[in-house]
Amino acid sequence: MTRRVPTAVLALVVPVAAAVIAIVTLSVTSETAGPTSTGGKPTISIKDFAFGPKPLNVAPGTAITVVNRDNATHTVTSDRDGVFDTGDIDGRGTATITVNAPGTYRYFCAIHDYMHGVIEVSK
Ligand SMILES: [Cu+2]
Repeated sequence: MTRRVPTAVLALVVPVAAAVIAIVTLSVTSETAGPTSTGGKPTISIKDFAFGPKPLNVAPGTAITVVNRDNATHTVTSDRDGVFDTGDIDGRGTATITVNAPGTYRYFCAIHDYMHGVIEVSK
């Protein structure tokens, strides 16, 4: 009698344990796969006197790296005064900006005012 109980318990416990392991494995896998931009940090790239990508989508408070791939100096300057402004980014240089409040942020290059870009900040 008493020897049959563990067998019955095992028959229940083993499938349950297997299911738990499967679930844990799945959740770890989906974390690794990640939602959108697990691969790299959000980046504004400046190349051939143009910003990209348009728009750049980020979550509030995300640090955005600006990479100047030109030899010319550029800036990333918010259309709205004082929201962000990298100042001069030397050719082949980088800068970082952060925007905290959700919204659409248009920006331009203060040196070449025909260069425009946009950042979409949303949760
Ligand atoms: Cu420029």
